[in-house]
Amino acid sequence: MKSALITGITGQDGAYLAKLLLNKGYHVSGLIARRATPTTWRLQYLGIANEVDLINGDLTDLPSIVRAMNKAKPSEIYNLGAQSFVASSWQQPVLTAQSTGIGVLHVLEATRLADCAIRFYQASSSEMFGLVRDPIQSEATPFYPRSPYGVAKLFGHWMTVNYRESFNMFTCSGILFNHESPLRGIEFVTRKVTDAVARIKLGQQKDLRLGNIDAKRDWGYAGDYVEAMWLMLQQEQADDYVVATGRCTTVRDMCKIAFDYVGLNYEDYVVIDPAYYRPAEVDILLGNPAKAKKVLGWEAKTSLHDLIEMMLEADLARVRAEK
Ligand code: NDP
Ligand code: GDR
Repeated sequence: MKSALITGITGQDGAYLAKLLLNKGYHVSGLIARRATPTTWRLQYLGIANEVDLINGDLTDLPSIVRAMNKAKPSEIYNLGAQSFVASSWQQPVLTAQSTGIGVLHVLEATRLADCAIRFYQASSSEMFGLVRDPIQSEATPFYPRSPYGVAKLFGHWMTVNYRESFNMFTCSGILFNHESPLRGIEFVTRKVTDAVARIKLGQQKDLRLGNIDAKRDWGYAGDYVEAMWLMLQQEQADDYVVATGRCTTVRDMCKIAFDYVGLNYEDYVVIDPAYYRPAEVDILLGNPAKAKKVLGWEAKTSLHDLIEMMLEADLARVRAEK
């Protein structure tokens, strides 16, 4: 039986990936950081909380990762754990560097010490393109990160490449563009919008305060994207791949889609609040997923409209259940 260890299993992607691997017959372990309040709600939402082995540990604590590795004995490791909210990375740059950057090195080093044959996936990010050098970003586009988060991800990305080149390890980096779902954290803009639209529609909220609504993102569905992660580790050769839809939309148009769905006009509710502006913004991200399509046979299946509808239906149901 194949066995996988997922860091960040309590996050959006960790939960969907765990479900995918369980469906494929893997034994799934996950690194879980100690928190004062429970963090397993996503695993519960997907009905898999009792099907995964949760091992205590923290990405900033190398010994705990070594112990988790010894316990899980994985054939594949997916490093998805990170301080992943870009806006917070200016408020907590050192913590972000330690978990999102050095944390990658800890997992790589623990993998090398355990068994160089373990296949390793790193959750790299389109945020590494930042102030974009090409209008459509591919694996060949130079990086220019614009936040402490992006800088930390770039460190993890190059470490992943370096371990492949130095130790001939099977390490892959997926440069994923934004991907969302009903399990997205509430602070990210898509979920902030769908949660607010549900609350406004059901009379529980009056307006929606946003920052730069002219920013453009290439949004896909997380359920599609975890398949690309798994495919990368099934290839003959380790490599890096851009994973994206190849379409981009402004935050403004994404709001319009969400408000339209419940029969409301976004202009009546959206209030621009400079508190949500970022010290340095990434204005546009648009990925070219041609290599992932050619080599992995992977393609995004879910349109932005379908994604927003899925998220809105989930948020409408949640808000109704709160009443
Ligand atoms: P989430 O923020 O939903 O999940 C992050 C996970 O990391 C959580 O399980 C969190 O645990 C865990 N974590 C945070 N800090 C630590 C730590 N110090 N030690 C151990 N675990 C820790 O992120 P996503 O699922 O959306 O993203 C997964 C990965 O992919 C992240 O690395 C992210 O940066 C990257 N990425 C995401 C994209 C996206 O659009 N979603 C796009 C490109 C890259 P807890 O629940 O306890 O906080
Ligand atoms: P991002 O996602 O920073 O791209 O990182 P987020 O949804 O936070 O922001 C997207 C864009 O929307 C603009 N925006 C707002 N964002 C938030 N969160 N809240 C607001 O009120 C708001 N108003 C406008 C932002 O300025 C930005 O331009 C996500 C994360 O998942 C990262 O971990 C991942 O690496 C990248 O996607 C790819």
